[in-house]
Amino acid sequence: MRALRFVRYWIAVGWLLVAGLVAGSLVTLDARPSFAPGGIARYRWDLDGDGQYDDSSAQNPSYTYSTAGTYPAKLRVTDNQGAQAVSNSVEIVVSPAGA
Ligand SMILES: [Ca+2]
Repeated sequence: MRALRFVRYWIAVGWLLVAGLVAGSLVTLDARPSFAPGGIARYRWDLDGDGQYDDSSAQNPSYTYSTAGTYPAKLRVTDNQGAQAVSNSVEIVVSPAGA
């Protein structure tokens, strides 16, 4: 089994990036920059930071953070030969609504 060469993703939050995320904010993530030589077969996201890659299987998921906190979000991809790679975590900081 070979390693994927790299995995990248970014977080597109539009104006929320300027204003800051508050509880109830919808966050859209984008895995399109992820690359594997033979193609990526599966995307699995851990968006709530609990270590389980069970929050979305979409390439470009949208996720609502309903509770304030800091969430280390990660992406795990599997290529078409079964090799897996995990992204660095990105800290998503959600403030209480109305704060
Ligand atoms: Ca999770």
